[in-house]
Amino acid sequence: MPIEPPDGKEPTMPASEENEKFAFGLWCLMNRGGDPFGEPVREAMSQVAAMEGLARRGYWGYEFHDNDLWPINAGPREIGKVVATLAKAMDRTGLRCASGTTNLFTHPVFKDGAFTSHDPKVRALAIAKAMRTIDAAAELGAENFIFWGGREGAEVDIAKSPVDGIRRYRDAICFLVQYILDNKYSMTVTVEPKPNEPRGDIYLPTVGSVLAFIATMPAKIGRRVGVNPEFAHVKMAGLNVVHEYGQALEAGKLFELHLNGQNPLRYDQDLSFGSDNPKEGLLLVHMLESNGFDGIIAFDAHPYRVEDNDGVWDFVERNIRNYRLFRDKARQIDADPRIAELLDQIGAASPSLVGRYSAAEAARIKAMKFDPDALATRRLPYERLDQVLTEILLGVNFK
Ligand code: GLT
Ligand code: MN
Repeated sequence: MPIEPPDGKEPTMPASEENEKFAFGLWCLMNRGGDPFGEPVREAMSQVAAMEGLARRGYWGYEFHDNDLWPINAGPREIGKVVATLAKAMDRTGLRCASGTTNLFTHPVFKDGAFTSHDPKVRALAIAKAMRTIDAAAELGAENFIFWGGREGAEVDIAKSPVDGIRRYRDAICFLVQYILDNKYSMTVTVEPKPNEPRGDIYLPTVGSVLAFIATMPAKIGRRVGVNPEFAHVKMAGLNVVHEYGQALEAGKLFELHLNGQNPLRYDQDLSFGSDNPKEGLLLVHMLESNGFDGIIAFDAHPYRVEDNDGVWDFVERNIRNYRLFRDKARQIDADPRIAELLDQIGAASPSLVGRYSAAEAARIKAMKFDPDALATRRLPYERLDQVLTEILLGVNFK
């Protein structure tokens, strides 16, 4: 549905659609704006208030950390009580549990890593903590379970070899996936890459690292494991968001994703999705939508520190609005005859001339006659293509 109706009336917001699965981390709304230099600026928001507000604004689901909901030393009874409260709020609001995750980074016990700590007791504690959170997530019907290893890394590489660190990391994930399989839980598992912060360097910094990590797991376990890239983490690594998410999707491993905003060469900003570079956001959404991505689209951002508790809802709304706006623009791009013609001209969808490998096919290709000089003269009007896209994004149409 185009934003500008053909009758020239006021632009309207694109509507929600069936099957869209927008989620928000509860920790994002409960974030009180504290940072390493300043105290919190907002009142605490309860989990249930956060869930109700999300449901009212068209969100499908929420994500949680164990310690957003219960303290680190909570026993099964306390955890059970919280889970029951959440389940009630889910019934009432229709909000679903998109994913759960276990906090293995805040408590000092994890100061030198959790799954990758040198201390076997800390490693065992981390696995026990994760199993308890997995049980709670299963009870809440979570579709996915995230592992973000914020403390799994190093500043001093002589202290711990990455070979040991990554092996321990894999042993832990494999143990926990096996636990999920044994308990017949249906959730998938994703590992979330990040290059640094809070550690000087974090293991598994990029999508490619996580894909390679999964490939070293036994096949039965690896099948359950995917990657959830986060926009800000990709930008912190100075990489291309469309390529990073695209590689995960092409590998069939994009089980869910985290969206937000981030300016490169900055601390981890966790800005709203679409608040930084709209063209990048648009191209990412275009890539996801045109490849049929139908998984969880979770936002993992923080409201600006200057905002009060009302501003948190402006923040919640703008993330979903920006995704829908980009989705709408992506469709305008695909429906635009100028774009279609230019893509045709550059041969974007030309079929391959090379068939499946056989000795005969290899000989046939080798015998083909090529004229590299002539092939090199093909006109590639990328300037015009990019400009048409830019003008669609800006909502103008110069003849
Ligand atoms: C933490 C981090 C996020 C991760 C969360 C999932 S933890 O808030 O900044 O990027 O997605 O564990
Ligand atoms: Mn995240």
